[in-house]
Amino acid sequence: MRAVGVPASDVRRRIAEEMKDDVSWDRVLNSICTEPHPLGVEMAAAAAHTNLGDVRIFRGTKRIERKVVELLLSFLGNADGSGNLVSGGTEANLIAMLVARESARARGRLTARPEVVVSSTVHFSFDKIFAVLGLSAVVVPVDEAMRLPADEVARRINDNTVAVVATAGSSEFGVVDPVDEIGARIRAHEVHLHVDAATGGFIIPFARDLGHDLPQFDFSVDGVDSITIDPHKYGLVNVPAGAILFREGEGAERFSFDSFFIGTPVHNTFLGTRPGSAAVATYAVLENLGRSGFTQITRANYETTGYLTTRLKEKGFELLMEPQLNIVAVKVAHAALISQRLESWGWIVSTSRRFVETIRLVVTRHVTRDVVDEFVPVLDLARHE
Ligand code: 0PR
Repeated sequence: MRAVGVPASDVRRRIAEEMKDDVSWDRVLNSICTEPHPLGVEMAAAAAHTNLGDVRIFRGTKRIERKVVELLLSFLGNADGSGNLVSGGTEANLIAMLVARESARARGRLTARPEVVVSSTVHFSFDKIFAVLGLSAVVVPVDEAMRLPADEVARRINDNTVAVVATAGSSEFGVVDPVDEIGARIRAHEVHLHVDAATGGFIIPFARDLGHDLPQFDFSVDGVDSITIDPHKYGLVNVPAGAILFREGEGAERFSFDSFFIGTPVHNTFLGTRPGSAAVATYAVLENLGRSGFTQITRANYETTGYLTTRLKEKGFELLMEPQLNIVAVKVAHAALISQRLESWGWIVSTSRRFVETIRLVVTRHVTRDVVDEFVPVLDLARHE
């Protein structure tokens, strides 16, 4: 640390200088997060001093967190449930898996080798979580449409199974698992069904309203016990804003830890000190946009996705599949090399080598028709270089 500090203007200048190197949104096609809604950013700054780890001080901020949880629960068809705001999809999934394990224990069903049935495309956050919680993954290969097949899930359930994870919007392909079929097939078993809707939670309900044929994934599906949904992805809220929600009113309390201070409320999240700014920003954005605002944004995202796929096909590109959500997987030979080339030209995309080599393009608020018009010829050039 410096012996003597430097003036604020100097600090500001040097931070701005470094951040100039961050890629501007109109060159970003790999990110499920987007340029955050300005009202969220404004309100987060106003709440920068708040800490939901101490709700005796930040009572009003805590009330806002509760309002957001209630809002999300009723959005997902379960006003009587429970939940908490967390730092993102990874923490939400972690809490869900711990609750699933503890529910099995409470029912006297926890064996020495607890297992969780997941798809081969489940998000990699589960690798971390299983390592931390001592759970074993039972991996079910996805079907030809990249979905988790319900029959196969049912076949893998045994006495060790504590949970099944379905994904409502896989981050690689934007595919929605048939949560309704999975719920129906496993209902007879006492296993926790968790839906990871980190990516699709703020797309699917609006897309369904717009007439897109997508499976239902929320608490209206029988058997769904918990849902991860991330305001900081398609919810347009600034990072870090995630949420874990439970069907049961007491679900969130199964992840419950005392602090060592008398009279302090228990913690139901993994983080202790945690930003009230996330709750405030989420509240601001959800209230300001409402269902109509999100539906309009979703419509625009689908229009741009359609425009992108048309432009790609015109140039002779082949898609891995027709996109269900706003994630486009383009089959390209030497995808990793092309991605590197694009990066050296200023464009950021993701690549996957899972089935065939693909370049993943994420359409979200900052990806406009103009961005598509600029990008497609560049991608075409990159593969012919
Ligand atoms: N579950 C799903 C389905 C996800 O898509 C993600 C993140 C997570 C869980 C984990 O969430 P957190 O990262 O909030 O803990 N999916 C994105 C991905 O892996 C994350 C991301 C976002 C990556 C922005 C890059 C980026 O610029 O693609």
